[in-house]
Amino acid sequence: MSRRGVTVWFTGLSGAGKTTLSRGVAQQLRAWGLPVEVLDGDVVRQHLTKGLGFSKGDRDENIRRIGFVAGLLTRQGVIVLVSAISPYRAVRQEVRQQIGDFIEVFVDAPLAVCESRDVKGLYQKARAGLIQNFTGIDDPYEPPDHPEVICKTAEHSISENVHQVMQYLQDKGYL
Ligand code: GGZ
Repeated sequence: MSRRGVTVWFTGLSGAGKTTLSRGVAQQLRAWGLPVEVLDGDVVRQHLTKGLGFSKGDRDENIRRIGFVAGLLTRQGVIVLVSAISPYRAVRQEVRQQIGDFIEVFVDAPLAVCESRDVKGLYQKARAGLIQNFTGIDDPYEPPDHPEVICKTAEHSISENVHQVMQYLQDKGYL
């Protein structure tokens, strides 16, 4: 029997740790010889969704395109790791329905923590009004109501969070 694919969808604020966490999970899965693909919002926006901005319409379009590709890969038995802010509940729900095998991971860190990390200096620019529609500053983030996994990146180490996701995948029979 061929293996069942799944999309693991990391949602959360910029700087919450989505990319770091998804990379950590990817590394672990690859070490186990499993087929993995990573779709990172920041990277995908340079290719698949190039030209899209940060209005609600453009963000939703970004998520739908990522979701479409994630669905194709999932059907081929791949473990797809998506990390995108994906701030709107409704479109996350839409891709969840479309993909079926879907695990939502809420990468949960307080705004103040994300802002203090400010890896790319974007929060500072947003506060200064140099970037508009920045999630958490002057644009909404709708947290998931029922995420399968919640990773509190300000309270736990990266390896603890990676382990939590791996454990969930294992418990659900995806590994
Ligand atoms: C949020 C923005 C914005 C605005 C640029 N709001 O942390 P990063 O820098 O590396 O990743 C963020 C990325 C957001 O892309 P996503 O595809 O994840 O967003 S969404 O799911 O909402 O479509 C951030 C950077 O782009 N960035 N401007 N205004 N993040």
